[in-house]
Amino acid sequence: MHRIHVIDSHTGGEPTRVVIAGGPDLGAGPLEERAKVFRSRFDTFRSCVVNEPRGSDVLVGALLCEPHDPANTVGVIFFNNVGTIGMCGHGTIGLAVTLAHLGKMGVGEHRIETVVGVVAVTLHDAHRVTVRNVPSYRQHANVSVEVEGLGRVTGDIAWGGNWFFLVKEHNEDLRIANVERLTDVTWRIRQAANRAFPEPVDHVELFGPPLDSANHSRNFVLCPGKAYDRSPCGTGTSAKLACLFADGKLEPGEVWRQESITGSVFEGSVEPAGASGAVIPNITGTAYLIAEATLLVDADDPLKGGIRS
Ligand code: PYC
Repeated sequence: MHRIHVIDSHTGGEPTRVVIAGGPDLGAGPLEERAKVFRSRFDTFRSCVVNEPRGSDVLVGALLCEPHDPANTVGVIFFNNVGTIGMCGHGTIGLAVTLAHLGKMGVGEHRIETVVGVVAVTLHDAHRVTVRNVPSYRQHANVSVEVEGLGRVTGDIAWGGNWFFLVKEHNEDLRIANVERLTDVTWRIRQAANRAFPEPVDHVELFGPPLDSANHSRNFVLCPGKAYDRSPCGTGTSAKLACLFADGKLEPGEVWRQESITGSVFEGSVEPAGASGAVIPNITGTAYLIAEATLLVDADDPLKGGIRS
């Protein structure tokens, strides 16, 4: 029987499962190299941890790793129901709260290695965390794609640690009761974007007016494995902030309150990152622990590797 020790949390409704012990040996070296080993040799481990019957499509896994640079607190490889993801904002907030619970992170600033670069986290208290994300930027503004059943859809393509197609103008009502339709619509937009552009867009965001007037905007975010983000999506909010900054609609330091489809909120702001027009986003949110468990993997179980989507 193989045992995997995990701690689960949720950040604005979006769950993160941090693998504390029982993960694969990925060798040493930069995290991108170890992520390649993880993808090529340990995909069954990924599926076992996050897919049914132990998990669900919405769960994001976070494999805790030794940092390559000892100046950093930890390294992390994020993964979901279909593969690895470069960065994960809600997952980084969940990871910080988990490390605080374990006594491995104190209040203050820490650096975390991810597959797409080093991010900084500031742990404010047991729940509240600010992530200083990787440089984020808009790659294409106001580009149109022809979407089956919808016609022409116009949006921006931006990087926030993952690739996003961001749509402001649409006819959708961003309410939780409509997630089936929103999932279908954004999946079709994603397919069209992937046919039209070289960037591997794997997340799609729809924006609309907030339900709570204290916030600036509401979003629906489709994730790579067709699950929707219950939080406002840390990397998605970073991509949004980069677009707002590029449009001159957000000043450095100004706070943007992004509401999710479930009503949870991330606060974001940017610092300019040089002449390229990129920004460094700061994303603040809260996470709560929800489980501490040992996953059991029986060698005789025909579904020991989980049910792959
Ligand atoms: O918060 O960046 C995020 C994220 C990506 C996928 C799910 N959540």
